[in-house]
Amino acid sequence: MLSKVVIANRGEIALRILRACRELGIRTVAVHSTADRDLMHVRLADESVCIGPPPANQSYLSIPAIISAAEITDAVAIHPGYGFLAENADFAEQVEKSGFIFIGPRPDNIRQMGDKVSAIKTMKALGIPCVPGSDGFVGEEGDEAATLHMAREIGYPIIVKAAGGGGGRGMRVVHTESHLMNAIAMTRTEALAAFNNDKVYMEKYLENPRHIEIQVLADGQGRAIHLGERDCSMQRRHQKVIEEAPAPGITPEQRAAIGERCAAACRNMQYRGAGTFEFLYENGEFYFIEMNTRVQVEHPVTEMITGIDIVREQLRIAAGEPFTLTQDDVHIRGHAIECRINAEDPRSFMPCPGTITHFHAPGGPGIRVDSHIYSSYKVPPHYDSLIAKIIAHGDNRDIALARMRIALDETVVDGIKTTLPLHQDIMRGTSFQRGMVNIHYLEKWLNQ
Ligand code: MV4
Repeated sequence: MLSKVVIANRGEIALRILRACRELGIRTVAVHSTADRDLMHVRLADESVCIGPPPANQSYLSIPAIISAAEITDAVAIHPGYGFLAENADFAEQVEKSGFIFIGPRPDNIRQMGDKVSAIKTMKALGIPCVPGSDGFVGEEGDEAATLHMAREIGYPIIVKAAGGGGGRGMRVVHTESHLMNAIAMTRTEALAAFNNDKVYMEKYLENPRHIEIQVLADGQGRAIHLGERDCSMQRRHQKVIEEAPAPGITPEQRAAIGERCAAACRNMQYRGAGTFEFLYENGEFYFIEMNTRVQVEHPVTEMITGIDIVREQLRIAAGEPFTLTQDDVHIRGHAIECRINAEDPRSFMPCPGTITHFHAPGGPGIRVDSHIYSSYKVPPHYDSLIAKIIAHGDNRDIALARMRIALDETVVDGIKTTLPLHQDIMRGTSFQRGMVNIHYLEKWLNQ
């Protein structure tokens, strides 16, 4: 097993990784900015290294600072968590060139999935169903006639997306031909400024899809399994708010079919570690849009229904331990829902950093809380506002929902505003209770 791991992240996921390391007897190094000296996992880690001032680009995004921390502490591996450097292929490459293990996929797989056009091409060739689209870049000098022809073949509405984007940044919907070329030009300009990459592509715009994703685990040597799906349709401005597993209405046959295709794609790519295939789901069909090459915020709902510890498996795979899990070991049991509690105003969603004067976490059967906060903890203004994930599991969706309502009512976070009241409202909404939501549901519900 790995002897010592640097946790290159902060907040709840840093604590989650620390706990998994502890279980496996791995020593831990916390790296933190000067704003994060009082983080829970910094206190609990075997060692900690201050890597810079509060701004993330001078600390959690500083590749030399993080690799130096690994060097001075004699660590053997680096876990990037999610966000920050987790999907930065250059970081993964430099970690490996410096002689450390990157706890994640090989750099070439990260790079391949980071470019959305190459990700789609790869997946299409491997038998993953994709959205009808341009299958390549559009908007180059002189391809106007070809682009317009292609768009007609695909059919309007069309969505123009930046190849270097993802997660909802750099997209534009076009309803009529007369707007297409202008939309492509504007998306290219924005993409160049935002991602330093002006390549864009087209897809058929799906009007009312759900966002369903498949969790995979692979050992980098051609073995791979899937852990079923999550429904992440409850989102606002591309920020997920509530996730659940399994996705309401997906049959075991559908799960096995799409899951096996994802696992097979991982075997083919020699994919290593945890990953997620993101799909849009409409009228009973899955359409691949992106792959995430990291552990995700919402991984606990999958852990609750499968009993498989995803972070533990990441660590075991990185250590080169034999991958003994097979698809037959994966059984879906019951239903799990996660509410993301943010330090934000529940109406305006403006961040509300400050001191938590009192915190009481919920408990009881089927309740899990992934959080780094404690009474007297001061939420700094510099980072993501996620302060807790409350996860409820039960034998079926109704029980999970009932447990979630009880858990939310038990939770106390005093001193700052949080999105807890929003979750209490959503959990009592009839459409959500019926599992009848798509990616537009929450924003419509908030605007009513
Ligand atoms: C789409 C789409 C409709 N049709 N692609 C937004 C995030 C990025 N990962 C892809 N996104 C979308 N791509 C086609 N062809 C609608 C969205 C979309 C969305 C997707 C998932 C979750 C929330 C969303 C909110 C708005 C738009």
